[in-house]
Amino acid sequence: MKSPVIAISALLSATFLLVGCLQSPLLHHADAASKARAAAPRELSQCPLTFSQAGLCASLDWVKMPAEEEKGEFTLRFWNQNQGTANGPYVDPGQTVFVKLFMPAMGHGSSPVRISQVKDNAGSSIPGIFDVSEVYFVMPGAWQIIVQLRNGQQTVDQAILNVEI
Ligand SMILES: [Cu+2]
Repeated sequence: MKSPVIAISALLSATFLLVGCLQSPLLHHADAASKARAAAPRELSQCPLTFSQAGLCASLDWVKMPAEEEKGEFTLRFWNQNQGTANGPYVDPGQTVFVKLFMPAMGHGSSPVRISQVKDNAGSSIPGIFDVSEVYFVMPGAWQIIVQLRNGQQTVDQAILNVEI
């Protein structure tokens, strides 16, 4: 027979973990956003996000930092590692672009983002430039923005940007 004490203790620690995650004393999103802004200066690297399998680089520029109750938005631009620069020419990555927000220390993600290819004034898609909106981090701390190139369900390549929220 199972000891009820063990069962209760397991339940208590599970509850404790949940509360610990939800009620972080650091959970002030306005503050988090200003910290993130300070921690994420313009990336000067030649290849801020490196997709080694695909031979691509990408840059990530915030359009709007996420703040309390306000979702953020950023722009992804892809170029050929050997032929382009951060200023272009931008190229279609040739796979489906997928973005995942992940908090590695706690092993959880956040709500899904929305990704759309940026269009010109005539309504045609501009190759290699994507708008990523509805970017929301459920709590402050160390997060990863994981940019994946997918072929169906399969992740062909990925690059990770660490952000402190
Ligand atoms: Cu967490």
